[in-house]
Amino acid sequence: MSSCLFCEIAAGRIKAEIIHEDEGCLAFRDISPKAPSHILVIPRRHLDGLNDLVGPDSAAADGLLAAGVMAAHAEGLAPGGYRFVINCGQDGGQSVGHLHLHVLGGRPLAWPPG
Ligand code: DGP
Repeated sequence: MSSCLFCEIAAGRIKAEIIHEDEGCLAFRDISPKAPSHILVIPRRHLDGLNDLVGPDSAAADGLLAAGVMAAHAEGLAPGGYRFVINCGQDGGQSVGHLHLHVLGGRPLAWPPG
């Protein structure tokens, strides 16, 4: 899947500011931040998106959430709070076809989202 942007970041061929990494996931700063802290968490192994989290691949969700929490701690967001977002498909606003969790924080976040 060499044409996938986030696979390229996971492989280190495209640079990103890494916040946290573990065996299964990588967390790095979003290139176009929507909040003072905006981190993306990806599974190293390619999955297109939320719709792939079925059957044996559903286990990837655990690692993704855990890595997101670790990234939030590393960023100092835990005391004030933060938000996880996963956009799915065209209507969900997904623009990169590799599963990713947004970790947003550093200011009060409005609800509902647009
Ligand atoms: P989404 O719209 O949910 O698919 O989010 C994709 C995010 O990816 C978006 O917030 C911008 C970010 N992004 C796109 N290209 C790059 C890149 O080359 N590097 C980094 N760090 N983030 C990127």
